[in-house]
Amino acid sequence: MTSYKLTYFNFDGGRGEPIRIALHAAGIEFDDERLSFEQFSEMRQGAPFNALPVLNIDGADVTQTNSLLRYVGKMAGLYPTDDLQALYCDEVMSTFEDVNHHVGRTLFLQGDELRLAREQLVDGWLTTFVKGLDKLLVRGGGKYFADNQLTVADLKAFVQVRSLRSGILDHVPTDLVDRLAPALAKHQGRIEADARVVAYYASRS
Ligand SMILES: N[C@@H](CCC(=O)N[C@@H](CS)C(=O)NCC(=O)O)C(=O)O
Repeated sequence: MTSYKLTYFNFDGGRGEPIRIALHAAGIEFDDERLSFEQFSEMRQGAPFNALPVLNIDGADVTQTNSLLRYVGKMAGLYPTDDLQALYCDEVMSTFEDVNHHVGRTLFLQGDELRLAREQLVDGWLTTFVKGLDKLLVRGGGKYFADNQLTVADLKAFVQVRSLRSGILDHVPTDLVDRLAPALAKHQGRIEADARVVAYYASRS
């Protein structure tokens, strides 16, 4: 039997969380290794590309969130078989990686520097991204981003929109998504209520 170990940070979000949900939805048992930031800094140099998530498959480390999501998504029936729908799914996941990139650049700032950078982000890239993602959702029919059903793009969107609306990011208004991207805000609740997502969180409690 293939062995899987997913290494990521010890919180229910970020790049690792949609992979955990998809692995659970696929019925794949995996070692859910959760590191503190301190533990990560000790092992950082040993991690491929000095970053997480890392999925170890039968002893081999594999990286890159969206590639991992496609791989697990195929096993979970959460990745479109139709090429155009797969393209829609990929487009959304790549767009969220752009969001990660821009937000990531502000993560270690403090005080006024943080406030200024976040305000610029909110008025600039975040506004562009959430409005654009809202349009992609509407293009997909309004309920899901691709394939008229749950895909790994929805899981990634759910985790990231939940974070944007949670207040965890200082100086990012919690109603930003609701104001600029109402379809995207509703989408978060829809995916959160999906039986596969509910089952994953039930398995955690
Ligand atoms: N391109 C990579 C980016 C991975 C990445 O930057 N991960 C962040 C956490 S979400 C990280 O490990 N940062 C630690 C660091 O850069 O030191 C992917 O898609 O997985």
